[in-house]
Order: sequence, then structure tokens, then C-alpha cells
Amino acid sequence: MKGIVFKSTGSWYSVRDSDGHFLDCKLKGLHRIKGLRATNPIAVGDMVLFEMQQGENIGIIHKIEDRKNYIIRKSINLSKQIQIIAANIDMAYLVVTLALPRTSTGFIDRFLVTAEAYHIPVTILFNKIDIYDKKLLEAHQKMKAIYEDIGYICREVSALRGDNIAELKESMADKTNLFSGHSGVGKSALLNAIDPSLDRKTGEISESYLKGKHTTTFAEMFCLDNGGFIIDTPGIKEFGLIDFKKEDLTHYFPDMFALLPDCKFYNCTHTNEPHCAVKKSLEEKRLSESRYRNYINIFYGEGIDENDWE
Ligand SMILES: Nc1nc2c(ncn2[C@@H]2O[C@H](COP(=O)(O)OP(=O)(O)OP(=O)(O)O)[C@@H](O)[C@H]2O)c(=O)[nH]1
Ligand SMILES: [Mg+2]
Ligand SMILES: [Zn+2]
Repeated sequence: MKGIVFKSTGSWYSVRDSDGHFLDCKLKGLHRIKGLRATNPIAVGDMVLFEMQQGENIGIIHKIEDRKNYIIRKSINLSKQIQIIAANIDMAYLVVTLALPRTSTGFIDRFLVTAEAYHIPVTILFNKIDIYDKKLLEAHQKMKAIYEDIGYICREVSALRGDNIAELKESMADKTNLFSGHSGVGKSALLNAIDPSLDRKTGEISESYLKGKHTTTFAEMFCLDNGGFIIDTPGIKEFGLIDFKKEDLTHYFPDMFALLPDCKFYNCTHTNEPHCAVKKSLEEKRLSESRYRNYINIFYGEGIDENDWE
């Protein structure tokens, strides 16, 4: 039998079969699954083959179908463990807000780099626009322009007030949609706004830390009534990047990659080389300062500057 993993709680998986029934499944011997060395061999969104145990209501997963794509996060501590957040994604929604808890461009750009590396299209959802004041709104317009110019889809939404929720839902039809972002930005609240029957638990923002409280603790997928799937995930603090060659980083910054042919050196890293089209573009204020700064930070392996927004 074939099914899609909707939920994983470590040793158990909730799998939806082709008739829409949900079955509890277990994984047969971990060593049998080849591929990525990750802390979780199976992720939400995986297509799996399983057999029902005779006389029991348990399915045994014996194969994971090849993934179309997947998005991972690497722990930022020394263990550098890899966790697959979800697989077979058609659209990744990065939920951000300039209200609390504010998302930095450093975080956004790291997420985008990972999505580019894994060929996953991204929509940036600016949530909580109901509480943007004039100053935030101005900052937001600037930030949105940066990402729209690069070609990323941006949407302004309010889970609370319902702004642009119907359009958002419509764009999710017949696709597998992933929601990611910091804790407290409103991922679960957006799921509820899209479909109140999902009844996701939401949490307040801690007053002393001005951060979310990690209300959602594991990734879970849900069906929408328009044929779409939506994956709610736990908030992430930072996005440890996958390993890649420094020279390749420019490939994951489409705005800079487009300029590479005009750099003097075909393998220009836009750091110290002369006649660099990227630096020229930066000087002429065509390339965003924050994009270049975040590129440099990632290039030199530095952490995210939490205050790096424009
Ligand atoms: N004003 C306003 N508040 C919102 C909006 N969306 C969410 N919130 C509030 O933000 C808080 C956090 O929302 P959640 O949906 O729990 O956030 P989350 O991203 O799922 O957080 P984690 O599960 O911890 O990752 C809640 O108090 C929500 O009511 C919005 O559009 N406007
Ligand atoms: Mg949540
Ligand atoms: Zn260059």
C-alpha cells in the first residue's frame, strides 16, 4: 500500500492512504532506508510504501519513495545534526512579521538560500499587518520591494483580521504547502484563519523575551477542502545552513547570480575581486545593502545580526 506521511512522533507515523484513511505506521529496521543521514529518516510529506501487519491495525513502512525535494535544517550547535523538516513541497511559505517577534533579513536570506539550494519556490508571508504602525509599514514596503524585485512572491496577511486569507487559500489549492518561520509569527493562527476547523493551538508572545513560546512542537500536515495540503511546523530560531562550497553561494542569491556574467572573473565571489558587478551594483544602490551584507555574513560563516533590517 502507498501513502503520505502526515505526522511523525518519532517512532510512529500517521500515514494517509490513497483512499484518504489515516493509519498508524512504524518503520521497519532503520538501516534499510538509504539516503540522507538525518535524525529523522522519514519526514512529513514523504510518500511511503507499507504493509498492514496481519491481525493488527499497524502498518509497517518498508520503503520511502524518492523525494521530489525536501527542506532540512542543520542544528547550529556543534553536533551539526540534520533534520528533514518536510518533503515533496510545492511551495514553502516563510511566515515573517515586522511586528513581534520581528524577523530579520538575515533569517529570511538564510531561509531563501536553503530553499534555492533545494529548488523549492518560496512565498514570503508578512503577517500581523493589522498591528503595523506607520513606521513599520514604511519599513515593510522597503523590505517587500527588495524581495519582490528578486522575484519572490510576497503577500501581506493578517490571521487576526483575515486580510488576504481567501486569496492565500486559493493559491494553495492542489499543492503541498509548507509553513515555516520563527516561533510566534502566527503560522498556526494562519492555518486557523484559512480553515477554522483545523483548530490549531496558538500561543502568546512572551512579554519578557518578546519571542514566541514554541507552541507547535512537531510538524503536521492537514488537508484543505480545495485539494491543497498544508504543513504546520514548529518555530525555528536560526537556520543552520547546509554545507556548500563558498564559491557556490552566489548561485543561491538570484539577484547576485544574475550579475555574475558581468564580473571580471567567472568565479567571482564578490568579496575582494576587482571589477565586480555585484559591488558596482551595490554602490549604485541597485542591489540591496542587506542582501549583500547577509551574503557576506554567510560567506564568512558569521552568525545572524538580529538587527540587520532596513
Ligand atoms: N495582531 C495579530 N496577532 C497575531 C496574528 N497572527 C497571529 N497572531 C498572534 O501571535 C501569537 C502567536 O501565534 P501562533 O500562531 O501561535 O504562532 P506560531 O508561528 O504558530 O508559533 P509556534 O507554534 O510557537 O512556532 C498568538 O497570540 C496569535 O494570536 C495577526 O495576524 N495579527
Ligand atoms: Mg504554531
Ligand atoms: Zn563579483
